[in-house]
Amino acid sequence: MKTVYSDDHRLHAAKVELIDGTLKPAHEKPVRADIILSRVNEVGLGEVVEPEDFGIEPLGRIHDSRYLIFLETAWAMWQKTGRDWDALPLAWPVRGMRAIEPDEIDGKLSYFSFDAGAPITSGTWPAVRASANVGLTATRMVKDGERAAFGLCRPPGHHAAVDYCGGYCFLNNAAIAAQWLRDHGCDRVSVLDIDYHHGNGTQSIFYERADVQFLSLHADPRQEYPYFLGYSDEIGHGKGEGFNVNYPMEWGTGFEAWGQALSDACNEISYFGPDVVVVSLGVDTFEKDPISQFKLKSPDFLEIGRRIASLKRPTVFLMEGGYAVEEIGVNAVNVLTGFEN
Ligand code: Q9C
Ligand code: ZN
Repeated sequence: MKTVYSDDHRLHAAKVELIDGTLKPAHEKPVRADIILSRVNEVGLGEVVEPEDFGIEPLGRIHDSRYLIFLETAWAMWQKTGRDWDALPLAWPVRGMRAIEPDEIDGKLSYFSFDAGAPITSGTWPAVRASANVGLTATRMVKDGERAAFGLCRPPGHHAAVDYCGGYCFLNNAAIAAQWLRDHGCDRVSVLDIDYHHGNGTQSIFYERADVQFLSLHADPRQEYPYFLGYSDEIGHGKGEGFNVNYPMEWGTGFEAWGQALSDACNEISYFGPDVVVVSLGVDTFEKDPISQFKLKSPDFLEIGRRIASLKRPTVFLMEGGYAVEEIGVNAVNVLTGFEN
């Protein structure tokens, strides 16, 4: 299959993240994409192509226009206040507080985020635009008849919602891709999210819709980030009831239990009968992932690819998380080669 890749991901390189009560070097870093790309070339997965520019319109189909303006202008506002380091939020409107967009940049950073995990840097806006274009280009390939395509998106997207960033994510690449398919002739789309963390952004975007099915396999929110979404009783609402499926699993889960959840999710997808499956491909389920607690091994990722292929649906793979940098290339590309063989 073809891979879509843009060097512009480098423009977003956060220096630090808040973890274990301290600022540590960011896990979501450019070398992640470099290693995946070199593995794509090493195994001869297929041609690597540059993304096309889809403009702002498909982003506005998912994200709030004020949020997009914020992402575009946040760095300039931050810099104007005399700071040249990563911009981070520091307070959120929780229970009983007012959700009104503040005028000042520090307030806006908080208003348009749900955690301090998505620092804005000088190149964040062009990098996240490129990442969305990577996803859209791979999606268009599949829409135009390819059986599958790989969008090597970076930064990732699945924690980003209609009007907030978080968890290393700014634009929800998978949601933008799914909506683009809906706007270009597909009646039904499934988003299968296999990242270790719950895809809270994607779930929230499609929660009341019956045309985009969302399925997520992830660590139990009782134990794991993002903590406040991802329970199994979240089944969708209104017209969307029955079209959201969560598989929370406890810390320590290995491929036996995880694979059963995947099989169940695949049955749900078959029953739904989508025109296209969009896979939010995180490989932070890997046993050596530095911020995660599942126990998948490298060969398990081949089997994941095989199971997804057995759906026999046109499939778009979009990169999400995975922080065991040394093995990220092998693990991500194993899903893709498993799919092809
Ligand atoms: N103790 C993605 O994988 N920090 N985002 C968690 C763990 C945020 C992960 C702290 C993790 C975000 C796309
Ligand atoms: Zn993740």
